[in-house]
Amino acid sequence: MSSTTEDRSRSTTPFSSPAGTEDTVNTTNTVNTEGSDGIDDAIPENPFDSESSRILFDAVDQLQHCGASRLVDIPQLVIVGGQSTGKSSLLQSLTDIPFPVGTGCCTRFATRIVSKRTAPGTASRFKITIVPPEVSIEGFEYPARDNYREYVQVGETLGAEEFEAIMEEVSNDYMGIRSGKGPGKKNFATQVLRVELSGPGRPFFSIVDIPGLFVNPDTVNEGEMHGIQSMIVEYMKQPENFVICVADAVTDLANQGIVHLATKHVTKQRCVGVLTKCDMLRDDEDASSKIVGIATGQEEHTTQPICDTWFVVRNRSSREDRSFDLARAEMQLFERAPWNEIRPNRRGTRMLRTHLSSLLSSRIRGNFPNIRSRIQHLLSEAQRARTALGNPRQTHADRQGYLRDVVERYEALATDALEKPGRLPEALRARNKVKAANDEFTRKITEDDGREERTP
Ligand SMILES: Nc1nc2c(ncn2[C@@H]2O[C@H](COP(=O)(O)OP(=O)(O)OP(=O)(O)O)[C@@H](O)[C@H]2O)c(=O)[nH]1
Ligand SMILES: [Mg+2]
Repeated sequence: MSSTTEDRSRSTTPFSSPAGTEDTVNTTNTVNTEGSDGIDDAIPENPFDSESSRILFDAVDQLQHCGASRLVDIPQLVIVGGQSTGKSSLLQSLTDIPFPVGTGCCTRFATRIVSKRTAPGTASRFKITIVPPEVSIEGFEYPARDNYREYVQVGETLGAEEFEAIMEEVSNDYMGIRSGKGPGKKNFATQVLRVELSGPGRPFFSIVDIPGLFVNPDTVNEGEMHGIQSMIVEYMKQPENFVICVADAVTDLANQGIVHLATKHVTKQRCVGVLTKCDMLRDDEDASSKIVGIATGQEEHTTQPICDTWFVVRNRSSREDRSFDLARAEMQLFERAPWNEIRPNRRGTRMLRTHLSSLLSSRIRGNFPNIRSRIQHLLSEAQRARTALGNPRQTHADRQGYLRDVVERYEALATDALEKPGRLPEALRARNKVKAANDEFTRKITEDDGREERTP
């Protein structure tokens, strides 16, 4: 997408129009992610506002919860990026969950956040569980462990300290993380931590954060470095996934490996780029202008751009405490030049969240017919397999009766085979089959001999 004069003229009022500046959505709830026509029709702040969207969201969430994502293509938003580019911080900004971030808190397993709105007056709740891996990953050779299925933690509000303690317990006792290099060390896990938040003030939203792309295996085993890359590629490759590619504004994009992976494995239509750490460019005008150029489509970041839609954000840094006012900080940064050259609806976390909600909602809606027919197909296959098992054998007498039937049928066939082979079903007439095979063999051998004799 290229920046237009109109883009620039609108950029003087960042964050000033809460719901009316996002992408065009048509009546079937599809999002115009290009926005290139320069007209941004109003879409609701919460794209899951309609009852039908909420029903679809819940249905998709339940499918994911019961581990159906390996059998059914369920659309989801996935955050990918290089190590320490600010993915978990972004998730924290998007969901208000106090994610442990920064030094020593590198993400060790995929984490899905599911946020749901409940009826007014209901209590806020959280529920944390661990679900089986969603993608098959080469490179990880971890011993199988199953106790993660038992993990469940529920409560009303999820505070930073409590969440940190939960993460510690999950990592050590359920995911089996043993950080370090060498035999017996396990730096990552393939299972997915599921954090469900519900309450009357929560938006409908679901997103997955995965470990960052490593460039240097100094602190982990080399196989694990490849394993992480394979995990990222698997999540990227799934055509129903929408990929949020996070790159930090401080490092040259051409040197960020994630951009090259995205070029190879994600189509532009399935990718949104997010530039974090914009605050760290401070007064470096050249670097800031370069990032603005990328965000407005005027500057080529690679020979093959990974997406047409870029957002600029800033997250809470390690210097700022939990009282940090993100919306205010982003507004102060992005209303200044050169950032104000970027369309207002591409600046800041709040705009990103609205955009992602629209994408998720339209993708779920768009994919639902396929999901339904796939489930119907799987259901009829399962029912066929169940019918083939026969009637339920719940009591000891039922089971004895079943085995007696098997024995009686075998006995009847054995008697026929010995005394009246002509009565056997076609498939069991072994003598006939052997004779037919012998006749065929003789015919072939004789034919081949005749040919050889005729050859001069
Ligand atoms: N100043 C500033 N610091 C940031 C920003 N985003 C993240 N950080 C800091 O960067 C460090 C790494 O952030 P994380 O969110 O843990 O990065 P990550 O990409 O999740 O890291 P891995 O999971 O290890 O790959 C932390 O110290 C954050 O506070 C930002 O926009 N501005
Ligand atoms: Mg992280």
